[in-house]
Amino acid sequence: MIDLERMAEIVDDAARSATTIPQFSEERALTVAEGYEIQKLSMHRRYARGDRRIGIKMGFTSRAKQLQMGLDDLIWGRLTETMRVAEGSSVSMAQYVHPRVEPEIAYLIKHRVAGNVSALEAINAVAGIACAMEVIDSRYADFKFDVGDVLADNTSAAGFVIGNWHAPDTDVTNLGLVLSINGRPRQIGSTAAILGNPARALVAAIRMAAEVGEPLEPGDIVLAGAATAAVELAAGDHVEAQFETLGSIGFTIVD
Ligand code: OOG
Ligand code: MG
Repeated sequence: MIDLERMAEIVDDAARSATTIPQFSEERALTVAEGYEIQKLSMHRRYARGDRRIGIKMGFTSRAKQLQMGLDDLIWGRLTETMRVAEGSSVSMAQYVHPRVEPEIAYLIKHRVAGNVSALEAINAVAGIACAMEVIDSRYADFKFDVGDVLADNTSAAGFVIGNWHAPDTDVTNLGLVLSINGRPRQIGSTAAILGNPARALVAAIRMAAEVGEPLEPGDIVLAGAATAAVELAAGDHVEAQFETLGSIGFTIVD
């Protein structure tokens, strides 16, 4: 019998101490349901220490990410208060194992929304839209995992930065973006890479959160998933993402 609570403790300890662990799938592949259950249990360990869920993130919503990681199931994870990185701030490399950054779109939820909604209903439940970056940091050695592993590890969530909120009717279907490190462009793309329209990721987030009895509430944040492949980070890196219409955001990694 596999001990999901014990596995939750293992991923939680790895995230907390910024150390790598072997993939669970090296012994036996987890089912999708087991992966999500371990994620839930591990996040409850964080909440018990005072952290708080403030939204959810979608993963593998772009072809670029699916190709980079070799997985193509739409996945989701939980965002917590301590993952928030203030725009323009510095974060310490010490809290990460092997962080990567990726450009995303963020939605701010205006009122409770759940179930199977249309893109229009989803947008009507939004108070604002912003450019964002996610810092992902798989707890698995070499950043390698199968779908059960990555679900158990809260879909590699480690941090996120959000820009200024824009009106909910801002058209973000096809905005050009550049992700630069130390002034050098490393990824160039468009928000259209996110399922053809980031609103589709929002629709999926609303459905998937409701399915586990955690419907999106006012003030919740939804990250729609990366528009490009993720880029590795190192101490000393200054990261900047520039989005057409939505503006720019940045942060620095220090020792
Ligand atoms: C899994 C998380 C994927 C995205 O935006 O596609 C993700 C990973 O690549 O480690 O956050
Ligand atoms: Mg992401």
